[in-house]
Amino acid sequence: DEVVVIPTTPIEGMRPGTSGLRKKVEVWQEKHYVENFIQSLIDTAVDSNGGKMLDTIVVAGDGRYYNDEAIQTISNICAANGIANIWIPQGGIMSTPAVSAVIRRRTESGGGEDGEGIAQGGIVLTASHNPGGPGEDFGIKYNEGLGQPADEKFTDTLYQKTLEIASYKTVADSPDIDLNAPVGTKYQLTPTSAVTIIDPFQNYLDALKSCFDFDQLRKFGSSGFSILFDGMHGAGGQFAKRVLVEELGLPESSLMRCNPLPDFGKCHPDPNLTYASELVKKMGLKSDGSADASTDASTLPMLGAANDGDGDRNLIAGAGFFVTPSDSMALICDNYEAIPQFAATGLNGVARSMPSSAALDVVAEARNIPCFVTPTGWKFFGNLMSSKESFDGKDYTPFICGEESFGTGSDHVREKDGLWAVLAWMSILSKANEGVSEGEALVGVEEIVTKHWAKYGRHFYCRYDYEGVDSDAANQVMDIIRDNLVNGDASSVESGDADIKFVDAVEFGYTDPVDGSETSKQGLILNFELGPSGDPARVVFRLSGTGSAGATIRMYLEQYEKDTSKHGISAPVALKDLADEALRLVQMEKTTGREAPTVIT
Ligand code: VG1
Ligand code: CO
Repeated sequence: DEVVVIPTTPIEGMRPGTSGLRKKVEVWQEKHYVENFIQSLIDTAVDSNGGKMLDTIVVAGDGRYYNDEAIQTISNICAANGIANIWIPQGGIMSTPAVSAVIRRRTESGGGEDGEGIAQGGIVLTASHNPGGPGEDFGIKYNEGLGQPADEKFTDTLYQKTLEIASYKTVADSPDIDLNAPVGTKYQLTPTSAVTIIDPFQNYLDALKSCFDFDQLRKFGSSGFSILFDGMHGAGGQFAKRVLVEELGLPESSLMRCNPLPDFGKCHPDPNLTYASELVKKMGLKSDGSADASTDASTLPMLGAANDGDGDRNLIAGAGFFVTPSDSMALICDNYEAIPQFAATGLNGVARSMPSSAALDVVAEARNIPCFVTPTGWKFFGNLMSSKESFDGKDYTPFICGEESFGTGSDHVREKDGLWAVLAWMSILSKANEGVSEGEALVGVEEIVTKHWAKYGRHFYCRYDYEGVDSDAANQVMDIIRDNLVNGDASSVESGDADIKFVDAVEFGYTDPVDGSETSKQGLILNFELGPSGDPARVVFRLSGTGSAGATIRMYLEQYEKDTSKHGISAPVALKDLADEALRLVQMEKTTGREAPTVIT
């Protein structure tokens, strides 16, 4: 149990992206890789804690390959640095929102269950929606004291430290931690630092119970409601089992792939139309999100849902009906009275990431709720939710926020929360069916969404991803847009389609209203006008910040349609001409050699 100082040298390339550092497993397995990163992380956390060592920290992962080994290594480094309490969930696995809940709940209650410490942060071992297993991805991210993802200042400092590191501390001959030991088991790693095995579920369950009426959901669960939940073998599965089956009494058959596996059963744990194909099929859908006419909708579950590897993303579908994440957020906002968390105080703020559609804005405006637009990534929402201390004096909580990338959440934690979105939809369905008497057909997802479109108009939305593109080519595409469309003369841009007129292009930058920090180059926005009516349409280009090799170009397409008679078309079909025109303007095929995207969702 002796603390030892091991000399090391800096390793290049440890700059965290949109959400933590993600690399191939084999990179993490290189000598000193985890150690260098964690020592730099702890040093950064100490800096941001006013120079004081942290007292308590949570270490948990999404269960992917290398999870358990990394937990042991990280615990040793935390202990050697003098962090007194290291909390590890039984089994080593927690979803990202559950980690956030542990940090927040224990903060709120002023200490841990055993009266010790306050969790000042969490180290989360996940590469989220990226595949896992040998040859695939592993990742580490840090959550700060309110449960929110580390901000850019933190990750910049961390990166600097990885370039200067000369040694790290660890514990020699530390005891092996049995991750399956009973809750409360302690492992003394040094005379002043111990690992405690904690219950993965309780704090998170409490957080969800503070948002929803579990009694009412249980009742609805036994009166005609049915769900199919796909855990994609990630961390969310066991939480879904605990909540949906054990708490709400739904049958085990409501769950698929809810056992966590180190390689996610070889699936790509990203809950979208392409990668959640099994669930998509079982919900009577085709891969473009339209209904598969060959399935009998009356036999399908009322609600279909999936989570990603770390349980923070969600896919929502009804019987033969796909809900885009942007629409899902707008609908949750418009139906907030159905959710007890908001019913009493109302909803005081909403926010979306810039590439998400304006469906939310339209509802927020109609309902007079302040609406913020932030760069991609959850860290930007955290500040807004905590604004009462440092912003314009207003409290924007209760708060809903989300992203087009299947992320939805509220201020009950400081991360997106896949299961929260599922319970939000279950609550909406429950409320919509309050007056329905026995034997009558239940109001389903499709009816709720199509009524919403009739009222507010539909924002056709979809995203093309070009994965594994050569990095230089990807940067070149972005430069072509900057040179020709942002800085060039808009009136000289020749249109390739008489019905689609290019208007202008801008590069999105953001000044955080809370701390004044500036973030630039957050996406290139191309604005268009369509047809004789001049209806607005928009295409956004961004490079992904979560990949581990090459580059991913994301193209986000959005087109507003007020005319109800046109609402039935599938989004990729409705947006095809806009996509073709945008791809032509940015010279996608010529520059990247790609004829088609990897994913359309
Ligand atoms: C992607 C999504 C973004 C999300 C991020 C982390 O980032 O676009 O909306 O916040 O993943 O989600 P990027 O930079 O690849 O576009 V998760 O569930 O992977 O932590
Ligand atoms: Co995730």
